[in-house]
Amino acid sequence: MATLRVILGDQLSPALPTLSQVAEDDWILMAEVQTEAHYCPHHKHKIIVIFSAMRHFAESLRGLGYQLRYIRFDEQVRSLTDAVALALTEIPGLQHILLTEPGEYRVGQEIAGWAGRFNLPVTSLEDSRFLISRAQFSGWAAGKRQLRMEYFYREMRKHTGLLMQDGQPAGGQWNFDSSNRKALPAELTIPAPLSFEPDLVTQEVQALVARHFPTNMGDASQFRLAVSGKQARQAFLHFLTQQLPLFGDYQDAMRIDQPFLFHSVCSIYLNCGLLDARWMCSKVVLAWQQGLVPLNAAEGFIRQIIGWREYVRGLYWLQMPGYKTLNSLNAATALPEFYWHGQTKMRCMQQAIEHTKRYAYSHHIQRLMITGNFALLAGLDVQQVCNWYLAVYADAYEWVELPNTLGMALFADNGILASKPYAASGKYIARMSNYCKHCHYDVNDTTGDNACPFNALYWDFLARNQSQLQTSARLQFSYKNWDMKTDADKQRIRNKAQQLLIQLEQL
Ligand code: FAD
Ligand code: DLZ
Ligand code: SF4
Repeated sequence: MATLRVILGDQLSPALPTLSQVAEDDWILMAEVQTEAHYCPHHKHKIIVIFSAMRHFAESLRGLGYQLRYIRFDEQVRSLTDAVALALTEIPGLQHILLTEPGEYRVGQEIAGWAGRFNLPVTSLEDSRFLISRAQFSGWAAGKRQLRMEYFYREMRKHTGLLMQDGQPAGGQWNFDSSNRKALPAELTIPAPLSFEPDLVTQEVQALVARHFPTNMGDASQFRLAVSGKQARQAFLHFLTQQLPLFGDYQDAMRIDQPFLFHSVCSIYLNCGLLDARWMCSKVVLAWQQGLVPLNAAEGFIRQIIGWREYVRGLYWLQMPGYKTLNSLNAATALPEFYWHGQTKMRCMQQAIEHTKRYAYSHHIQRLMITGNFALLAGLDVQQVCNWYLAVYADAYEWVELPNTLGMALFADNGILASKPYAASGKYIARMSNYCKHCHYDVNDTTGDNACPFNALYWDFLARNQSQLQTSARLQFSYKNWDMKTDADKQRIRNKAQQLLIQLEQL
């Protein structure tokens, strides 16, 4: 039965189930389509990395002898469905459509209509690039009153055998997070991640994106990301020797004008299929076994990949479609414009947004404790914040963006993902970065004219959500501090917060 094998833009892996047992009369279809490029205002670098990596991947498949129809953006095909329709009219004799399950619910809904529309059988294969299936995650979650990443992660360590010795965690501990909160010493040299000069394929895509998406965030000419599996593996191996040894120690640190620090910048490649999670973990374990990286770094990194990444994916599929509509703290303030242009006097926000604009990247603590924390404290509209995160990061696909934003950063799921809101005042930011030393605002002040906005907004967040949050054991200390303040002080702080919320655009 001649089969049309559809490969989506985030499925660029040679080991993709779609590519197993391809018959001589089968065809592969890949398509750059309008709906996927326009469903949110993607950063220019996100579109460039996906289109260029798709074109490189298609070339490698042609090199292996596969018959492949590649629909380019200039052909103006509207949707993935229209791309399949076009392929079926162009190529006679196709009797079956096959693909690997899509990462996003939205795309899954579209594909669900294909069997009826084309009157052909459609086979959707499990995505074996993840370490556990959606069904296995549901099995783990079944009957649990609360889902917590730490317990899931321990199961994943046992399941994969990674960093396990005689059935016990290497080093006698599951988690070395407590040694991963160091502040950066001023004199520490920070190595840069590997970047790549655009080749002719990428240059063509850069020009296309500059032409068709002129108002989207970013500068197409600044694009320097990897666009093939080979380059992505080079970038990862560079990280392994240069940054990974200190990844654990400075995982939560931030420094002015340092967008990458000791992070891998690999989510971009991992999420579109250029890197393989099992391969990355095996390299990390090997580096630890050879004494090249300490255990806290190896464990910290592996936890992100087999723990957080798999956990948010499982949770997304378990909770969708309802998850996307949650807004448990009734956050509804409009997203300030500075999230898009980055012009704000708050140095921490200016840095996180500036890095985002320039690289379609910022590291986890900037996403969570700067832009995410501000959105949480100011009660910014959940949908608008989620749309922003989905648009501006090159690694953003809804399955991973939504639980991180709606659940982890905004606590809009009322604790399905995390045990407490990640709310913090300026004090935390001053401890973990040197931003405050370069800021217009005074991090030690809460109510004065020049007071750090995070301070009053932090207390106001706790006060306005007290009835919902005060029972959380992990917020007892914060509420005790709030309750110890005099009524006059409380009123002053809340007035200041109201003033800040009114002047949000001017901060
Ligand atoms: P590293 O610090 O080097 O970590 C290694 C790898 O671990 C990452 O490449 C990533 O694959 C994985 N990882 C780490 N933390 C997480 C996490 N919380 N969830 C899933 N995977 C994780 N990650 C995305 O891949 N896409 C997103 O759209 C995305 N949106 C986010 C939105 C918010 C509000 C927050 C707080 C986090 C978001 N994250 C997202 C998670 C995390 O911030 C990024 O994976 C990370 O910053 C990517 O940079 P890196 O590759 O240098 O990561
Ligand atoms: C993000 C994206 C973009 C910008 N463009 C395409 C595209 O033209 N063709 C395609 O197959 N995929 C694209 N993607 C990825 C999809 O939007 C989507 O995230 C994945 O298919 C996961 O469901
Ligand atoms: Fe951010 Fe406040 Fe520090 Fe300024 S003072 S950098 S606004 S935390």
